[in-house]
Amino acid sequence: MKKPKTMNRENLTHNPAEQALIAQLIEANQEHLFADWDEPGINDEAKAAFLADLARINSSYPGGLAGYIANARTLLAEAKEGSNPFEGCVPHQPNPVDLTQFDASYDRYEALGKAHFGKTAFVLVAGGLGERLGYSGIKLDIPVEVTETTPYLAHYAACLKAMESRMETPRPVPLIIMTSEDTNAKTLASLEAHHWFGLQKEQVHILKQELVPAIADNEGHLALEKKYKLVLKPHGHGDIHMLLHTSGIAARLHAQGYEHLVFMQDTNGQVFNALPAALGVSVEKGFDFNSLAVNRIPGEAVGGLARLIGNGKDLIINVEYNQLDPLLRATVSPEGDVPNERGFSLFPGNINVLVVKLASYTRILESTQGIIAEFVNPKYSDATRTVFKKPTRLETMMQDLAKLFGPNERVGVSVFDRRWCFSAVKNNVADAAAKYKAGGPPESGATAESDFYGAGRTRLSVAGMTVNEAPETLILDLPMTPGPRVILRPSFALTLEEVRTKISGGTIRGEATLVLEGENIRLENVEIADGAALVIKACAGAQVTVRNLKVANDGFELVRLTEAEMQSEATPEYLRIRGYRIENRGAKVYAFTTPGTYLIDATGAVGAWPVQRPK
Ligand code: UGB
Repeated sequence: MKKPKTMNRENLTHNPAEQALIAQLIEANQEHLFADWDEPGINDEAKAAFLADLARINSSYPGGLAGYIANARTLLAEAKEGSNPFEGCVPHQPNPVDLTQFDASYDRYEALGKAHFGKTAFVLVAGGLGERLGYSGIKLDIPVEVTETTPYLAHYAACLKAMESRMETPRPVPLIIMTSEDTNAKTLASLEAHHWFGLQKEQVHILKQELVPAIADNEGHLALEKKYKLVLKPHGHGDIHMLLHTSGIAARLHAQGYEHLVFMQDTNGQVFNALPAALGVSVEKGFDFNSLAVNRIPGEAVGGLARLIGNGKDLIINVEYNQLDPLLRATVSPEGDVPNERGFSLFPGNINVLVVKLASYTRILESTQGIIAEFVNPKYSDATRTVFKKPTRLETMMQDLAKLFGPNERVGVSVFDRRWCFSAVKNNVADAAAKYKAGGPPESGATAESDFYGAGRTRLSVAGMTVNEAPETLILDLPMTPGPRVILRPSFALTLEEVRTKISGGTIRGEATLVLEGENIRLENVEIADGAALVIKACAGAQVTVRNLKVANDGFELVRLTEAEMQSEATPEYLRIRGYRIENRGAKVYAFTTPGTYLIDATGAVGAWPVQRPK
């Protein structure tokens, strides 16, 4: 880079702290940032904003801007050499705990996890812009389902409230939400507008991640968009660890007796299905770090969890799929990532839901300041790897925390059925359809909703209800199973054992709908016909038994959006990312707003309990 002309430093600012920072940056070879500045009195506002940006980033990054630049130079030098981060390592199967079957061990883990709810806190990383989805709002506001239109954040809050109601001594479950410049204001506005979704304001902690400066070249020069304006980019979800450290929240939770932190992504309606059992696994096996995972087809574009041994290390970490296959070919077998007898890779797919023991986490945060394995991924425009196509930046991923958990810690992997534990909203309709066509998970609004209902059906089946699925159909070239649409609210059931005790017998068919909300509802031999809908909402203290009811009505109908509706601004965006809406044509709704004991009998009439029982 050509040496630029720098102004007399004293002329740049009269603020001593800013002068000190400028001196540090010039020391770090960033003179170009202050070159060709206008005389005092010209563009002063832009200069002040530029210096404020620098100061903010300097204080938010451990080690300051000088540290960031030094880290960038080291990583860029390694990238230029093309060094293989896994050189000397051999991948092994991570010996996962298999929770794909709902057997006695699943029940044991769930019960253990449930008993541990009072010692668990949650971290939601929600700073992502969702560029691939192309949604104008925040992802937490997107409805997980459009039968009743429940936003993801409302669903998560309901899960936390349900956890609280199941504790022997109820206490609020802490929820930490990481936002970013892109999502912070909208997240706060959503919480305010919905009265914190029933949570106490004090139990929710917002941590905003900062953008980091982009880097123009291998020397680590910070990139300028124009004079007085840095190019800023997201640093990745790994920022959460730094923020939990610098805010003191991780240490505080540990001191308050919380034992585990659960990390989760912004859109995954099924995450709480698997959590009780995953928590139970962490407790029983004493795992310091437990990754939730799914069975993965070899080559599938999902990071694989592998045990890597070599270079004096023995780690269970996420290896990106494009690195895993070459690593296997170079070490274990020339065939690379091959399927086992069930067609799955030996390396389960990471879904980025992590259960981490706070005692070990806080110790690791202390020693690392929460800076977790940064990486850089510049795209070069020349063979000598000297010129970048566009400025790059250092990034971190929250799952790379595992790189700091060595043989002294217990690191494990818990594998669940995919639809049971994971389905995210990441892609717009066209991209999702292309991914589906290529054999990968589409991760669209429609497929996430379809999977959400599917997991609900699984709960009914496990409880012994007969479930006849409607045939899968394509909506905008994306697969959707239109029913039965089953929504068992967290207040109704958080564990499989709860579903089993509350539902016995019965049948649900085709495009039927079932919504159950409230802790004390019991269904006995209830039959819901294809297309019909039963909705029961029972307030706290209302005990409702439904016996031998046959539900037949016009229910809810899934209506495809027309081309004109897809294009129209008047159609809510959350529908346009799916391609359909769901309309109530005559669902039977029972709402119990007063505590009491009720029976809905075979005729559908509501009576007070005890009533004449049918012979
Ligand atoms: N996020 C932030 O909070 N801040 C950021 O700067 C960036 C993201 P993406 P990604 O589900 O299959 C992850 O972009 O990173 C939040 C795993 O790394 O949706 O491409 C954001 O709001 C990958 O191993 O996903 O891939 C969202 O909640 C695999 O598990 C979360 O971070 C993959 O997810 C994830 O961000 C997957």
